[in-house]
Amino acid sequence: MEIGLVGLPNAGKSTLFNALTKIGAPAAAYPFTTIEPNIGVVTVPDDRFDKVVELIKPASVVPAVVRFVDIAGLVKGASRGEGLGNKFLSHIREVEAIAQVVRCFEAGVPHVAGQVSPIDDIETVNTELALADLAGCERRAERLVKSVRSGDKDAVRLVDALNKLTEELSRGRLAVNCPGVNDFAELHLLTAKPMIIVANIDEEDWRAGRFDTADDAKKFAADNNCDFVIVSAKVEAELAELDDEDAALFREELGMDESSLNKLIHTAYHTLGLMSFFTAGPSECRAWTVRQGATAVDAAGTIHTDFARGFIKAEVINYAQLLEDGSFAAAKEKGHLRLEGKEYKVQDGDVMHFKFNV
Ligand SMILES: Nc1nc2c(ncn2[C@@H]2O[C@H](COP(=O)(O)OP(=O)(O)O)[C@@H](O)[C@H]2O)c(=O)[nH]1
Ligand SMILES: [Mg+2]
Repeated sequence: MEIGLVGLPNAGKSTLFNALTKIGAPAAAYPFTTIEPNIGVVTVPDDRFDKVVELIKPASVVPAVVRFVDIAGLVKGASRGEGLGNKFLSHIREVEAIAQVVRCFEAGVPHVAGQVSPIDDIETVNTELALADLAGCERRAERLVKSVRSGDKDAVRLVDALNKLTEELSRGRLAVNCPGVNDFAELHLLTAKPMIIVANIDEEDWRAGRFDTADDAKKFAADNNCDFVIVSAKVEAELAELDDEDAALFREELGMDESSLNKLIHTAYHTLGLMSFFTAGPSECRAWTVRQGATAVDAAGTIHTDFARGFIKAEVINYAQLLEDGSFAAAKEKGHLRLEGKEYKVQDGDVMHFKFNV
C-alpha cells in the first residue's frame, strides 16, 4: 500500500517526506525499514492498538504501516516527456493513492510559476495527469475500432463510455469522479486513484492558526471528493527533530491536539479504504491491514496463505470489549469471545485468533 507525494517543485514534498519518515519510522525490528531512499515506511498511529499492547504486554509489537513515496519530477509538460516525464508518470502509476502537496506558503522560496497560487498549481498537476490518461484512453479507443466495425456490441458500449470519459477528463474532471471508469481498470488511469489534497501552509500562519491561504485548495478538495489535510511541512520538520517529550511540549505551545502528520497518515489510511485488525498474544501483538469489507478468511490470508487455506474459524472480540473485560480469560468466561466463520465481515479494531488446519 503506497501513497505517492506528488506536486510541483518546491511544494514541500521532500520536507514532508523527511518529517514523516522520521516520526513514523517503525521499530528497527520491522523487516521493511530499509527500502529505496524515496520510499518510507510509516507507522500508523493507533491508540486502540497501544491500549491492547499495554494490556497484553507482549514480547514484541508490530504496528500497522503505510508507505509514502516521494515522487519528484512533475513539471508542466511531464505528460509530453518533459522533466522526468514518463519515468515520473510510471512512478505514480505504481502507487494506490496520490497525496498532492500544494504550496500555500510564500516565504521567498522560488516558485516555478513565479507566484504562489494553490488553485493554479492543482490545475497544472491535474492537467498533466489527465493528459497522460487521455493518451491512454485514445490508445484504448484505437484498439477497439476493429471490433466496433465488426459489430461487437460490447465494443460499441465501451467506445461510448470512453468518449464520455474523455470528455470529462478534457473538462478537468478526475477520472475517479466519472461514472463508468470501473470499466477501464486495465488502463490504470492516474486520475482514477483516490487523491488527498495536502495544503502546505506558511509556518507563521500555522502558529497563528490562520488557514485562509488553504481555502482554495480546500474548496477544490470538497468539489472533487478528495480528502483534505492542512500541514506546515516546515513546522513538522522541526517537530520531527525533537524527542517525543519536547515535541509534545512544542505542540502544546502551538495548540495542536494531534500532529498534522498523524492526521495525514490517518487520512491516507482512510483514503486507501483500509482498516486494522489485531492479533494479540504473549509473544507478539500485531496490527494487520485489510480492506474495509474484508471477511474473516481474507484477514486470515493476510497473515499466512495457510491460515486462509485451512481456515476453520476465528475467535473474535472487539478491542474495546477486551479492554473492558481485562483479559482473554475474563472475556471468555463472560461469553464475549465469539466464534465466527469464513464470511464474517471484519470490524475495524477486532482482535482475532484464527483456528486452522492444513
Ligand atoms: N517557509 C516554508 N518553507 C517551506 C515549507 N515547506 C517547504 N519549504 C521550503 O521549500 C523548499 C522546497 O521544499 P522541498 O520539500 O524540497 O520541495 P519539493 O521540491 O516539493 O520536494 C525548501 O527550501 C523547503 O525548506 C513551508 O511550509 N514553509
Ligand atoms: Mg523534492
